Amino acid sequence: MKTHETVPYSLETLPDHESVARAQSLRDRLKQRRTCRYFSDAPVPPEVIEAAIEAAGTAPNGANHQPWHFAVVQSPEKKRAIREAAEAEERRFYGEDGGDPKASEEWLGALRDLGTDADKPFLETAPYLIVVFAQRKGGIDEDGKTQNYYVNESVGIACGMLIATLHEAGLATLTHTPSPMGFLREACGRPKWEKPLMIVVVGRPSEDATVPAHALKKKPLSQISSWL
Ligand code: IYR
Repeated sequence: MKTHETVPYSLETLPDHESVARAQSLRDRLKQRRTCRYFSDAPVPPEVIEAAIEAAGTAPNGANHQPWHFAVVQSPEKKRAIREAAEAEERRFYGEDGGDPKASEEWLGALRDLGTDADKPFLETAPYLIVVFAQRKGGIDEDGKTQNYYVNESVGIACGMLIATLHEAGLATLTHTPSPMGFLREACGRPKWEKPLMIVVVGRPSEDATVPAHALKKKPLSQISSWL
């Protein structure tokens, strides 16, 4: 192996029963997470958002370039502008603009059980929108010169850790992906080598929040794993 600087690494050794109990307990808490589309405007401490982003920033990633940026949008004007631009795209997607839908019949069929449409009031109601950017370049410099690696994988894992931390803090989240979403780069003042990946909407569920029954159907372990 090439010489490189190292530091010691160790983890607390847990007895097996404790290991199993911790994994099952976190699984049970994560099982309570739902994608929420009905948010209240109740405020959320910014420290929760900061901690969740710090947690996301520890995600495994290509060459430790940490190719992500999290733009936290809280201003009502910015949220409204993002809602308006996102809804304009969504109206084209669903064909609610009077034209043919951009989405295929099959895609619209797949969404029927979720009950989604072009209306996205949560983009204004929720206290925070975290717009996640994937840095195709410039993970270690700020001028977009350095090549990054495994960008989508890295940022996808970071988003999972972000969402898990927010859930653990008792907050509801929604991953929203208007398509196309290039407008988010300008709305958040980000450079051209960054690609918006998703909006993570964060807040508390409204009192009358519901989730689609379809969302509760999870594939069992036997279907999602094979042991070789
Ligand atoms: N972006 C649209 C459509 C949409 C697509 C998928 I795949 C979903 O799981 C949910 C929605 C919207 O937000 O309505």
